[in-house]
Amino acid sequence: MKCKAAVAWGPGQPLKIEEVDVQDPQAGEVLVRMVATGVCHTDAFTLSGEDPEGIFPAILGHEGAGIVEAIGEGVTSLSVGDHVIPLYTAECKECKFCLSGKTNLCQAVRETQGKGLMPDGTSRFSINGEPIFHYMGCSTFSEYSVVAEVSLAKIHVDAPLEKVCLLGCGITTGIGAVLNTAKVEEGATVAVFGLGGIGLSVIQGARMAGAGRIIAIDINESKFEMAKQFGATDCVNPKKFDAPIQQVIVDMTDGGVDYSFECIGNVDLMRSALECCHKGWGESIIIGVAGAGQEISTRPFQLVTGRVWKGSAFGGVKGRSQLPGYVEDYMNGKIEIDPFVTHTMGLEDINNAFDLMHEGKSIRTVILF
Ligand code: NAD
Ligand code: DAO
Ligand code: ZN
Ligand code: ZN
Repeated sequence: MKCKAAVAWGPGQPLKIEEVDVQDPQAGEVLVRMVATGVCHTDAFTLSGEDPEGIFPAILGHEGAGIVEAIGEGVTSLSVGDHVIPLYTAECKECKFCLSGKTNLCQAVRETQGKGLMPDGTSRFSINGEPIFHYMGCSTFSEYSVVAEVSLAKIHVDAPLEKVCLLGCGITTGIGAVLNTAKVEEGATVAVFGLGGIGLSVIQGARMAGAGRIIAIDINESKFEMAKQFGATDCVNPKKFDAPIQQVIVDMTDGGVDYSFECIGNVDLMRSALECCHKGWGESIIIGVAGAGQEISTRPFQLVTGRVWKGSAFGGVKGRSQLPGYVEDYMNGKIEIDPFVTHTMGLEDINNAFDLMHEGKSIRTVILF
């Protein structure tokens, strides 16, 4: 079949709306009609050329929701008409990682996904016979996408897809990092670096966990109002202080925070986030994705004296078993999504969504197909 998709032809180039050929789903694959997709900072990161796994030409997008249009041979867990969220972190329930009970990083399709290909090593997208690569196993910037069965969460049929698409990445990542990775407890003091979709979701998760104090940090003060709405008790702009931000936070909190979260992808702030943690027990969670080749550093004594450095991917959430519960938590009012949707537009305007993100004017733009 043919459909419209936003194609990333090369790093730093605007996306171009093209008519692409989409091949039928093969064994273990599913054709999804996309209804909505968010635009995440990670899409911009890959488009910038900074992503070591970035491959071009590709169809980006990984924060989508849609409806099953067709299934390939052997697909048993999904049927035509099911409502689904594509997962950039698959869940096969069979690999060593899935069976470990210790991680959500299923490896079933990891190798080919990282190469922009389906599990059989080929692409389902092409233009004039030339293959176009998949992205993160999702490629949601397309009217239709072919996704591995193990990379699809079946969700409640009544969930509004134009909202719950954001559970495909940003909101789940932030809430999950608090509840699964850090396991923030009631009364804890939390610092959140970066107030985009991820950081605001961390704040939402911290409030759900009953954190006592939530310190929101950003250089763009227009983000502070929403941070407060989600539960931030203090908002700090590092540019307003001469002292390093970690010192400012330590001074504000009688020795440091119990938990900090880096939601920017800046290695200097990853250090600040670790060093603003309380001696003896403070834990810092890295969520932000840093540019190719960048490295983090701190004095080892920071760790010797009890601070802990961790990372979190997709909030530690197992997509097929746990994401449907997140969707239901939205439907029953436990998770907020609506305020994150600051803009909506059609696929033809998708480059505006990237501009709004770079200008710091949007939290999430949702593309409606
Ligand atoms: P975003 O661009 O919407 O938000 C980033 C925020 O950081 C902005 O509000 C910006 O003003 C702020 N910021 C930038 N520089 C700053 C500085 N020097 N000091 C303080 N604040 C600063 O991005 P997002 O969509 O929220 O994504 C955030 C990060 O999380 C990205 O690196 C993204 O790739 C990553 N991410 C990781 C995962 C994961 O599973 N680990 C999932 C999704 C996104
Ligand atoms: O299993 O080796 C692996 C990696 C799985 C992908 C995890 C990606 C998490 C961070 C990328 C940002 C997501 C939008
Ligand atoms: Zn994302
Ligand atoms: Zn697995």
